[in-house]
Amino acid sequence: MKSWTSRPVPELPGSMPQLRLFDTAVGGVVDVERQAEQSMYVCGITPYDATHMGHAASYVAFDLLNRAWRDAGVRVSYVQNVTDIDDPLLERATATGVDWRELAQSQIELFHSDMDALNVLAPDHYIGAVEAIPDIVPAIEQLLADGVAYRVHGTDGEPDGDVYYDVETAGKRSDATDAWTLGDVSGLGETEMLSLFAERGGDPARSGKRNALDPLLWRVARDGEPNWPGATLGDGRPGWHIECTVIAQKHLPEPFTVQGGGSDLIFPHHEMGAGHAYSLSGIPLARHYAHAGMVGLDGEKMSKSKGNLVLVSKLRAAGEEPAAIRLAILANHYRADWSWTEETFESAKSRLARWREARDQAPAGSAAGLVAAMRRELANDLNAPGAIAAIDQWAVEALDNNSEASALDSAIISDAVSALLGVEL
Ligand code: 5CA
Ligand code: ZN
Repeated sequence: MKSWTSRPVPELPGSMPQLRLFDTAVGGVVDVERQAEQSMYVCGITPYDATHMGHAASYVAFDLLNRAWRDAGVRVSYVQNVTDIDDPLLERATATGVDWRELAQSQIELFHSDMDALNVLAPDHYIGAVEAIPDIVPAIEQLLADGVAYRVHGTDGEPDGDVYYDVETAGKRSDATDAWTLGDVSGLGETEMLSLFAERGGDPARSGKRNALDPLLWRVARDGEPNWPGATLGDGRPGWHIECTVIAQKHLPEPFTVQGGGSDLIFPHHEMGAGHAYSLSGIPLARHYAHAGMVGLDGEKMSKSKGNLVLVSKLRAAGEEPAAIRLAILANHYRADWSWTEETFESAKSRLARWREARDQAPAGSAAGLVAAMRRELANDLNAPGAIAAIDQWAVEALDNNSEASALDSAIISDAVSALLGVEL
């Protein structure tokens, strides 16, 4: 599927120091090993509604990582999916009387225009679940043949043949130190897993499953639901976690460097994806798992299902500047849970105006120190609020500057704010 187009990233003198990142699976900040090419997979949207501030914040978070790597002189290979077939999409299409394909298409287009406006660098491969089905089917066939997946008999009017992943058998498969067992990514206990599984698209009560936590791999065709050829699986459609696993394995190295998404994807999505990948190839899916915090409105998680949304497209339509939206997001550490408020946005707008004013009064020789400070902060687990504080402090000094402004420093600082934070002054 076509992605959006990245805006150019200015080149800066010097480069980013050693990057450290919080790894969910480790539960702490780790050094990201240097490599000539880094790779990341960031989970994409389920396109049944417009991009809200929570989605935007998760893509801006990983855009910081992308920019940090580029600043370190490293090539980045970036893949993102779009879950263009799943229950919530079909439910919304039915509820609103719109064809599910049209709903998905329109929301994907809107998402791309939001990402472009927010200056998020585009992935190299942007892959839909539907277009990945021909790769997903043989992967599920392999899991069945290897005995880590099984078919369930239909009861209560359900057809026979839905395929599930056997978490227990898969977890016992290998005694290699990098093998996967349930809990490796999330570190959660069974009780927490069970409640999150039910909350986040799982079906713990489905009869015929070996373990309540076994996730769906293939859902055979039902009347009135779209389905695709599944070879020996029968016609149907894929489960959610196998979609991301297969797309990542096809387009990225094994293991790739960072698996990213919002923290609501830690379990079951990234946990199960790590399991699927290990079962398929004997190689871990990713070296590191990184997660962005949840954005709320009025103390509640912003979500399409709750309807408490602040939409990027709505703000843009109201004439708000996307750079100010991006700066409002960046004022919060990517791992923090935070709430969007009118004050957050107002303070981002005045900060942006202040920075622009300061840029035109940049003191001679002030750029190098500021760029170094921004890099130090960003290399330390993408600490954008730290980088912003450094710019704020520089701006105070610039606005106090009575000597002649330096065009060179002004240009370097504009480039640095654009290259590292993605905010165009
Ligand atoms: N298609 C799947 C991933 S494969 C999905 O979760 N789609 S989504 O549209 O629901 O979410 C897209 C991304 O936005 C995910 O990384 C998710 O964790 C993140 N996200 C969703 N809601 C919020 C929120 N309130 N705050 C921060 N991030 C959020
Ligand atoms: Zn995903």
